[in-house]
Amino acid sequence: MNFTRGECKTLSRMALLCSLGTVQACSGPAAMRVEETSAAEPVGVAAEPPDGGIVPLPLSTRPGSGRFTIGPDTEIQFTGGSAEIAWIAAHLAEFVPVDGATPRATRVVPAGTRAAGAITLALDPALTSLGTEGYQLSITPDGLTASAPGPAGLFYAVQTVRQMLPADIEQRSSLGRQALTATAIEDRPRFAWRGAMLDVSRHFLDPADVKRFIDMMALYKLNRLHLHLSDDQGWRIEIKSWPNLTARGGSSAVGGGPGGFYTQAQYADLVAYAAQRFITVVPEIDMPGHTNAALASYAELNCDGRARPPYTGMRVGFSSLCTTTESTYRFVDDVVREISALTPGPWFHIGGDEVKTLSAPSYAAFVERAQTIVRSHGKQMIGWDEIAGAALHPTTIVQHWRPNASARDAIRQGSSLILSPANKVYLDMKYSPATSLGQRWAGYVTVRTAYEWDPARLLAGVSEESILGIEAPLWSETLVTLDDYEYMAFPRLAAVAEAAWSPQSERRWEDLRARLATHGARWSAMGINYYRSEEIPWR
Ligand code: TNX
Repeated sequence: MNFTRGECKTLSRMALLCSLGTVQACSGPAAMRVEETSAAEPVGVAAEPPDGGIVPLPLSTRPGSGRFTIGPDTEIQFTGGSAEIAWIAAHLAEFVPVDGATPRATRVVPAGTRAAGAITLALDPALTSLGTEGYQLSITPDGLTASAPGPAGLFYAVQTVRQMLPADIEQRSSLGRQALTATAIEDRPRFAWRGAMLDVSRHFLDPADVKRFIDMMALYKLNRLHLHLSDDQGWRIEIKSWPNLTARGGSSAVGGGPGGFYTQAQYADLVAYAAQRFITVVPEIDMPGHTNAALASYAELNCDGRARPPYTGMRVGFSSLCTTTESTYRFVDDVVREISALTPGPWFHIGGDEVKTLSAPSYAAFVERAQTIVRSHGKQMIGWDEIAGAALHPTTIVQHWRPNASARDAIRQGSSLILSPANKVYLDMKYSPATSLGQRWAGYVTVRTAYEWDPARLLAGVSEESILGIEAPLWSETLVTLDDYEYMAFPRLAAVAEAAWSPQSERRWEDLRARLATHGARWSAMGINYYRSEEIPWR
C-alpha cells in the first residue's frame, strides 16, 4: 500500500500513540486506524476517545455507533441566516481537513435540502435548557449536527469539533479525510464568567499578540478578556481629552523598555475581534493607586501639583491620584467616558488595589465617587477585593484575589464575586522553583493547583449563587514577549478554563492530565510556547 503525505502523518501519529501503549489509542471503538484510501474512505480516525481529548470536559458525552467522515467535499449548512452564524460556519470550514490534491473549497451554504454527510449548524431557540452558551452535538455516520439556542453555543460546538480533529489541523495541514467517532454531546458551562486577564501595562503587547491570545482563549471556551490597561509603569490606551497619558505615560515599561499603547481604533478593533469569538473585553484603568504613569503625564493629578518621574521598577502601592481635587474626578470622568464609548460590554474595572498612601475613609470616598461615575456612563463597576471596604451598589462586582481576604463585606453588600485567588490561578506565579519567569509571592502554582479546587468552597460564606465565575490574571512584570506570556499561560489556562466550565462532580485531575496530554501537539502546531510540565504525560 502506498501512502500520501497526509496518510503518513496519520500513520506516524498512530505509531506514536500506540508505541506509548495507551489503551485508548490502540483499542476500543475510538482506536486510531489507518485505512486503505478510496474516494469515500477516511485516511484516519480523527477522534481522540470521545471525552478523552476535549478540554473543558463537556457536561455529558454518549458514544454512538459508527463514524462520520469529514473531508474536502463535506458541505457545511447553517440555519438562521445571520452574518454571525455564517461567520461561525466559515470558521468551522477552516478546520475541515483537505488533502494535497484538493484545494480548500468547503461549501458553506444556508440550510436547504440536507445533503447526506453534511455538517449542519442549527440555531434552535427551543433548547432553552442549554442556557445562552450551551450546545448539543450529534455525530452519526450520516452527518454532524450542532444545535444551540444561541450563536455562542454554535461557536463552542465548533471548538469541540476542532479538538476532535488531529492537532495538525491547526496548521491547516493536508490530512485527507478523517473519521470522527459517533458521539452525542450535551454541553453548557457551570459559570458565566470564564476569564483571563492580560497585564499590558508592565510590558506592552501589540494588537496582533493580543489577537493570538484571544484565539487561544476561544479554543478553551473562555468568554471574558480583562485588559489591565494602566499601571505605574505604563498607560496603554489613547484618551483623546488627555493626550499626555499616552504621549508620556505610554512610553515606559518595567525595566525601561519602549512601552506602547493602543489607539482608540486599535482598541475598538480588538474589542470587535474578541466579540466575534464570543469574548467580552473588560477594560481596567487602575485607580486611585497604581497610577504613576498618569501622575507622570499630568502634574494636576498630584496633590503637590508636581508631575512624577516615569517608573520602571516593580514595587507596588506607592502611588495615588490626589483624591481631594476636582481635576482628578474630571480626569476619571473623561477616561471612563471615552473608554466606555468604545466598549460594548457592560463592565468597567476601576482596579482599586494596593493603595498604601491613603486613609481607609479617603480610599472609600474615592471608590464611591468612581462608582457613581462608572454608573453614569452606563457601566457596571468591577474592582479588586479591596473595594469591598467602600459602600458598594449591589450591581458592583468584587474580584477576589488576595488568598487571605475575607469576602464578608462584598457578600453583605449583595455583590457578586469573580474568583482570582492568587495562590491558585495567578498565571504569573512560577510553576516551580526552576521556573525562570514569574513571581512567587503567592507560592508556586502547578497545573494541578490551578485545577484542583472548588470555587463554591473557596471562601467562607460564599456559595455558588454569589460566584460569577473564575478569572486567571497574567501579570507581566517579568514577561516581555508573547512567548513569555504563553509559557506562563499554557497549560494552566486550559486547566482554569475547565474549572470554570465543567461540573465539579465530573472533574478529576487524573482525567484532565490525560486529556491535556493531547493538547501539547496542538499547541506546537499553533506555534504556542507552552511549558512542558512534568505533571502531564505528553503524547
Ligand atoms: C498583585 S493582583 C497585584 C499586581 C501585581 C501582582 C503580581 C493585584 C490586584 N495587584 O499589581 O502585578 O500582584 O503578582
